[in-house]
Amino acid sequence: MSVLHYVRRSLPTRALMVSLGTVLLATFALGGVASAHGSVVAPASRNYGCFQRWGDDHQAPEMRTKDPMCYQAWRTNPAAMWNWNGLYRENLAGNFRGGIPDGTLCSGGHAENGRYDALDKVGRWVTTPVSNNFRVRLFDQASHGADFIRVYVTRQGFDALKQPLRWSDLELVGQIGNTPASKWDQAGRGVSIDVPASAPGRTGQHIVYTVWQASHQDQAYFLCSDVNFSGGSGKSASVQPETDEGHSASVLDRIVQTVSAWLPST
Ligand SMILES: [Cu+2]
Repeated sequence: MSVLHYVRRSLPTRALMVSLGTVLLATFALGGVASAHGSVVAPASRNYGCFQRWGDDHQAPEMRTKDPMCYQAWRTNPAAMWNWNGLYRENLAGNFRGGIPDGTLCSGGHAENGRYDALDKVGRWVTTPVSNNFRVRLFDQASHGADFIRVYVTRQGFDALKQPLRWSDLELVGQIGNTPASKWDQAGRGVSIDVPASAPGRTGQHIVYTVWQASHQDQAYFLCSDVNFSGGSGKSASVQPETDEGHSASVLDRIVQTVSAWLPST
């Protein structure tokens, strides 16, 4: 459930919502994160990876050479990284290929008015080493659960350094069906789940493409993770996302508590 759903449900009067809304806008302007959802944290999605590696110093000059694709992404639109958990589309009714043209898969087909478009850029994205049997870990701050999660990997022969990603480059390598958040693992302020994947015959750099259909409404997430099939351990790293969202949410909790205390009990 998004913060706004929460606010809508929690507050009885419109006037109060308006004034609280002002406070919330100020809070999120400072925190830089608009709402809580999720992403693939291992192997890290492009948006989560750029946030994780550079979020505490995104002006660092060495990013330009060490991590050139994150460098261009931060320069194009820092909001894509502050909102690493917001790369989703609504109401596609399962028509992913229709809604997301080839070459725009990593931005979810220009999701959020193109906020994530820099993630479609072809180039030397930093990779996570994986083995041919690996796990994709999805972190869900909002405890949406999943109608399904599908994990694809580019076919052997795809050149991630030169080719824009197309649907026809992808092969399904793992999936899970309907799994409510109650069946996911507790992780920080949310839940996480590992999806096993098997991509035999892959070597070198590839793109893992994860589609997460969340369960609370027709909301689907599209996440590119850059990997290198170099015979890694096959275990996903233990990742405990630390985010500004946590701060925003706890500030929000305090605001809601304070406002609730002012209200006459009914
Ligand atoms: Cu959501």
